[in-house]
Amino acid sequence: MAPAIALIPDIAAGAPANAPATGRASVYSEVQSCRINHALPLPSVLRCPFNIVDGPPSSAAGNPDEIAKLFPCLFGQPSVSLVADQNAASMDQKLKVGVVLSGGQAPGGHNVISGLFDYLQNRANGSTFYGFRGGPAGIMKCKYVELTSDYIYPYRNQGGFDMICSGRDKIETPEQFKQAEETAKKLDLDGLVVIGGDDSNTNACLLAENFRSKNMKTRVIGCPKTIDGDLKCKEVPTSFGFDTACKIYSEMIGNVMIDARSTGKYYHFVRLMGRAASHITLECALQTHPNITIIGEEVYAQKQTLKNVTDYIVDVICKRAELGYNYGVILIPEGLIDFIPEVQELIAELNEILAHEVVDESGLWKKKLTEQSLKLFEFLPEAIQEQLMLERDPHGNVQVAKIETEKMLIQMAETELEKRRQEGTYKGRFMGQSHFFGYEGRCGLPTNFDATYCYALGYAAGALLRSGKTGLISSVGNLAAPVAEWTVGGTALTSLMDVERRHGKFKPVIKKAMGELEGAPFKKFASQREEWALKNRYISPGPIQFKGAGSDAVNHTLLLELGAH
Ligand code: FBP
Repeated sequence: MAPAIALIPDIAAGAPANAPATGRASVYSEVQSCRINHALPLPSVLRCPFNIVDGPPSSAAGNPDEIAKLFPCLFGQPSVSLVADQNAASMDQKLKVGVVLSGGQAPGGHNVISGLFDYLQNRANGSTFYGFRGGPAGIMKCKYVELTSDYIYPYRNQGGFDMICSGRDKIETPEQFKQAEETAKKLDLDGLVVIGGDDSNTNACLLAENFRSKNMKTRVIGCPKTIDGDLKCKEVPTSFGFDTACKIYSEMIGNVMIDARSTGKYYHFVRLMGRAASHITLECALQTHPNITIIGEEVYAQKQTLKNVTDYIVDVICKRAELGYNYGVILIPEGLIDFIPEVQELIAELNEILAHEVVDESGLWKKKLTEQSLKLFEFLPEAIQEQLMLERDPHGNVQVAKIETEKMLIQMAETELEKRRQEGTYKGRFMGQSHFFGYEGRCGLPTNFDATYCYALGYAAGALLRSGKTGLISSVGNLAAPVAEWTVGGTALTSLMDVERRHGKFKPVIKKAMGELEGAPFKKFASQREEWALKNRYISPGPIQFKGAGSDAVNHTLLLELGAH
């Protein structure tokens, strides 16, 4: 059957601000076309009249006194829940609402926007909906497009952020806040929904505080997005995109496992995205059962050095060689390098140097490094040295996606294996193949779970805005239950905040939810990893399904954390 054609409005870079969509013909596969019309269930509380019920006053995840000073208008406000009430007063108010996609792509972002749009259509008919183009810069430069039913339609249940595109700019300086204020006033915005990760939701909270302090009517609501899975708390059990990305990576890992077993000659070193926490790596391990999995949080807790990590890998390779297996699959989290205390110390010193010194070829800046960090820096392969010096992102983070840890570990394993061969303790063959599975997982068609979860998050964001709430993150819970029973509310963003040192200064940040070694997902992995190391227990999950077997399966991490596995 011929692929279906859909009309995608052209919002490519370079199009003038607020230009009407030009209508670029884009070819959709049969599966994509079929997904557009996939109907999504809503939690029952969003299908009927509801009241918003306030919880107790909130605090902060850390340093509450500092957070109270930084957010004098919002600190302490309660989180809220939606409670069905057939007698709840209906509010027929029309709204002007803007939405922005911020940070890295995550499958499901388009569904947050369609959920929000449908809420406005169904419950605040006559509202106007603007999409800011290219991330927070679109707010500052007032670059937007009016989102209509026709505009949104082809993006329903589709991956990517290409409906309005995203960006990593931060609204930070007084001038930038002023620009955001001007945009909010110009468009007469009642509300702004920021779809983003920890940094973007921190930004959302700063905007909410700023608008409130100026007595502006514009409210700000966040939505939890990141494939990394590190934006979560009791009320926000997971960030969207994690489920889909992990399933895409697990399919690819399953494929290289079968390749390894078929040829018997390669060790596949697979680095997986996840800037800080190792949630993605852990989830993929639970889905596929690799021979070796490095978990950053464990490396950190055990204060392991690069040499310890290499030795662990090489020990397993040697034992497998004795059993006749000269192949295997090794999962490495993207953030590993940042978890090794000696490297962490080096990165912290480099961050300070990059923030305050001129880093040129004279190498004089190296004198600012401590003796131990200088020794480590000079021991690292040149490519890794260069990658560690790359410019930080606008939020002050090392760009770990550009550090090829998998290649570094292959080199280090080769050297150690050669040493053991000389000593007579290793007689196998070793050939490493490096892979980085990152961008491949960020724009896939969202799984049934992500599609439905995102739609509910967007719908809930609309409900929170219409109820006059600001500085909350849309929260959908009870996710192990059928969708009808999912709970809906908003969590005070300040309650997720702590302070951190960035670009050499203390800044408010949403505390990242790192992997917990006492948590159920890690414990399950730890109880099985020895068996996976020596006996090949590979699982190849295959591609994401939208119907039939496995199509509604939710990832192991979420189910284990909810105690439902
Ligand atoms: P967010 O935290 O913005 O969701 O982005 C996550 C991520 O995909 C990380 O896993 C990765 O390290 C980073 O983005 C890559 O950034 P970029 O898209 O700028 O290359």
